[in-house]
Amino acid sequence: MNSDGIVCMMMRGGTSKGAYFLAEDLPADKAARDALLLRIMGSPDPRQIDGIGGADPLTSKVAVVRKSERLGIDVDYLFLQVFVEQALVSDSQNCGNILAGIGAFAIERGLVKPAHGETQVRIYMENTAQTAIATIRTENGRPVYDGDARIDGVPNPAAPVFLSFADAAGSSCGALLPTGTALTEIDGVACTLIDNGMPVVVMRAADFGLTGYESRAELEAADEVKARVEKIRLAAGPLMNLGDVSQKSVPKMTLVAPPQHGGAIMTRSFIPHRVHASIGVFGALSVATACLFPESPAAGLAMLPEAVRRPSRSSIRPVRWRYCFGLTIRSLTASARPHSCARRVNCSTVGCLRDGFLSP
Ligand code: NQM
Repeated sequence: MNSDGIVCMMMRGGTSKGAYFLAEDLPADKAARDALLLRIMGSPDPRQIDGIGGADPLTSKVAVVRKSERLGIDVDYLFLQVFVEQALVSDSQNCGNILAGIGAFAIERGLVKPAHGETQVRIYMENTAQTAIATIRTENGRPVYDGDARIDGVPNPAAPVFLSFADAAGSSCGALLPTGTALTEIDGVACTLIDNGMPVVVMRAADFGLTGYESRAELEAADEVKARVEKIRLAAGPLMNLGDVSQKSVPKMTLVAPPQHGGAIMTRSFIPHRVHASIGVFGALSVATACLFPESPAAGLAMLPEAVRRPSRSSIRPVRWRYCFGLTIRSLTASARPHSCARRVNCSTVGCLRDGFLSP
């Protein structure tokens, strides 16, 4: 830190927003780093009034980026969730939305040399020891932020960012289906415990007496539902090889319902205590994958394109899941714009994964 403070970029990635730092600008000691980040974001405080966090888990996020020494990798990215109301900084989850800003940040901060027209940035995601490739538009040595990619949950269009993942399955749980099946009953509720980039418990909204179309505010006010969801989450943690999850932001708890206004499925996710305003990138990959297992509670609700082949049990073994399903799922994530808004759309060869639903 110099007398002017620490340099960071505020960027929107997808439907989230966060502070992006160079690793070298933060203390190497983890406790000192976390204490500083809590101070910078203004936690713990429901308003984060004394910091730059937006008083919402979706805007209280941090990316720590360094030039990579790994073969074939440009940058290493560590995601940190800074809790709003607790003095807690967690690296227990990855974040695909914030990932969308990493390519632009790496170029802006001189870690990656931009190509003409389009630049690919190979990113090692430290939280899950996996890689992603971000393809972003570049012109005149700078990322292009303006564009016409649109996503639900963000008002204005912006340049797209394409994210592709080769090895998302089992990112934190060690297996795509950590219980070995797509149907696990917990507390009388049919669940799919799945990790295709994000540990998620997928359940039918109807099993909680809900339509699945409730607003974020309605769900956050539903105390009985929240208590039941949390009970299931705490039981699911050890089953998903995540141990005691009482202080962790995973697994995410996603309620699904038939799609409204197009798309393949409707989602509402507890992440894990507040409700997501839309859906995360990896959260969407995991829910989309759950829809493909006939025994999953999501399968009967999803409107899948005819062409989607459902995976057989043996085909889920290999880690390179995108080939297993005969699909290449790729995310198109509108770029993060410093101090402003950009947007995100997630696309796959079978259709678009859009915030809150998957559209064929
Ligand atoms: O699933 C929030 C977000 C996320 C996660 C959360 C995310 C992802 O920023 O890839 O991006 O689930 O805590 O939307």
